[in-house]
Amino acid sequence: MKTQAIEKLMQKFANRKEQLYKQKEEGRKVFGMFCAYVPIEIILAGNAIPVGLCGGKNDTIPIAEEDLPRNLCPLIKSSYGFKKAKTCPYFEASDIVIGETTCEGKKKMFELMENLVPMHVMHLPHMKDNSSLEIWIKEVEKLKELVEKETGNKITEEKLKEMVDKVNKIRELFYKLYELRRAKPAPIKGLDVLKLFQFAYLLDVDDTIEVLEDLIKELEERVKKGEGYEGKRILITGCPMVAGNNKIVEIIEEVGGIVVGEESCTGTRFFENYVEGYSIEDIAKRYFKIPCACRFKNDERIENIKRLVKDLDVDGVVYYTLQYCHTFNVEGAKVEEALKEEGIPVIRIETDYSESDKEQLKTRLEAFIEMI
Ligand code: BJ8
Repeated sequence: MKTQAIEKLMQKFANRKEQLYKQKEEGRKVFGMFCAYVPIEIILAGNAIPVGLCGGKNDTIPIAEEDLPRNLCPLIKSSYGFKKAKTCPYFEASDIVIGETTCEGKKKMFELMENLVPMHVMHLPHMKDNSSLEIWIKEVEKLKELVEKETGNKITEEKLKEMVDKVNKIRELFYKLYELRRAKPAPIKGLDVLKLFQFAYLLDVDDTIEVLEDLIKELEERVKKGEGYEGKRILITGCPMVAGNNKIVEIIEEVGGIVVGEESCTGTRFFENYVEGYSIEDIAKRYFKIPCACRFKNDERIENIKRLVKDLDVDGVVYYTLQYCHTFNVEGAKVEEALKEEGIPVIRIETDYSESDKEQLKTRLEAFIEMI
């Protein structure tokens, strides 16, 4: 029951490497990035191309562990390993990589990565008060200057407006997709939506819009006809699941669950909140709102999870943490408590990119899904 739009997505992803190198040959600069906090509107307004770089595969971890400690988040090790091994075409295409001061592991890894690739690190303050917002606005202004310098293109008001509208369009389409996922049966599998988010960080923005528009039309038809997937409705929350890392969603959907929502940077944190206005400040304000666990007092995230549980009529929540991700792991205790207070079933899963715990996870998730 794969939609044609998902087939198209896979096709576009298969062609993306070639397309990206062609765009580079035509003179466009490529900006690699690690995080949902990087305001892509600014990169696009300089006629450059933003690409997501986080590593989701186990293969590059051994080479990374030559420099990095073993007890470090697999996402950090995998991405560092991709650069060190020079095996990721998106990394190799990147003229510069934008990092950010989110979690400790990532920002210290950037200090080593600076030896492998030109980098610019944005200072994301961890507090959410006004003085922190002021710092962030300045950081976004600095990014604009950097993009202008790297590309040699002036970011005009007109160009910025065009790109704000374009990226807001993507957000609008993701909101529509979430609206459609409220239907019962669920019109699309969680695994397909996960791929959509993963590739949205990599594809050309116009291609992402095209795929989303097609997908929404197809899903509207499905919802009208009452077609889709039955199963216990699951919300995933926690660390992002970047390209290559589909393990948990695959298991959930194998053992009788259907993922209907993701509170994640491969999920709602990618698209929630529009940029409201066309100034650098307006752009900065939207990104500043992203409720990542690396921020201090992140209660908006808990409220978002509770709201999604209601909106999507979720049967249970899978709290997903990557091993050694202290921010999401510690915040998990607060999320679990808040959900339990409302009688919402929740299971906490901590894993890495290896296959070694697959059977054990399957047993636990199967039992959870049977129980809810
Ligand atoms: S905005 S979630 S993309 S930082 S999983 S590397 S936090 S130890 S990825 Fe993230 Fe930006 Fe936040 Fe989103 Fe560190 Fe945790 Fe690893 Fe993480």
